[in-house]
Amino acid sequence: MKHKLELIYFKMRALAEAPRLLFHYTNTEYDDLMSWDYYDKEWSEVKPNIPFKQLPMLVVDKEHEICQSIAIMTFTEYLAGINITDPILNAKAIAIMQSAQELFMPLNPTVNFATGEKFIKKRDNMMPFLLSRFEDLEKAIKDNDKTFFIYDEPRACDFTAFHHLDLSKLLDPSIIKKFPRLEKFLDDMMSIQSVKSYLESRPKLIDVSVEPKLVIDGVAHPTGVKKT
Ligand SMILES: N[C@@H](CCC(=O)N[C@@H](CS)C(=O)NCC(=O)O)C(=O)O
Repeated sequence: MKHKLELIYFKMRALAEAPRLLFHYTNTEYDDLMSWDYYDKEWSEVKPNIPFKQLPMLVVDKEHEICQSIAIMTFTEYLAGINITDPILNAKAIAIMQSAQELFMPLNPTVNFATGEKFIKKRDNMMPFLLSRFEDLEKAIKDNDKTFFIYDEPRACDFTAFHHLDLSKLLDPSIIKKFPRLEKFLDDMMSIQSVKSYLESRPKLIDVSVEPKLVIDGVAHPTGVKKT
């Protein structure tokens, strides 16, 4: 059964990226909408009525509101028929997805919003955590002996890991270079045609650490939850 899917988010390169990548990879049709375009209201007015008061949210068939990016990822994987049926492998995939997702804070807000001295301080403070978590992820993929974290084809956990590892390059491009197996993982993901074409066409995130902006349809917009 085909569902109508509407992904609601803001102007940021953060938690909607993995769902978008997975939609493209699985050739799943969806509408990508900013919160203000979907609701025609300011986020502050909308927020109290959202199931977990945050976005992204996937609206299915104009009826079901699915919040939490991990839930959106596993739902999409299931919908596309690429869910992992082996219970052990599935548990391992969830562990990868959660461990990658924990990189969200403070990596994503720092890259999308922090500027000047604050950016430098946040970057330096999070470095031990990033290095430790990248080390864990590198060990997990090496131990597995497959192209991606679970199989030789990517699953939801790979797209979540991809997003956060890829975003780290905008925080400090030297971090990922310390982890050659993770760099190869990023290259392998980027060599998938559907992933490559999404990455080439998505809004560019520019002026990180100075005055971050997303370039949408050729216009640079400040990152954030407000319509510009
Ligand atoms: N655990 C949630 C976190 C969602 C989240 O932090 N969303 C942020 C944007 S990335 C948000 O809605 N910020 C606006 C607000 O909290 O009012 C998920 O994985 O989806």
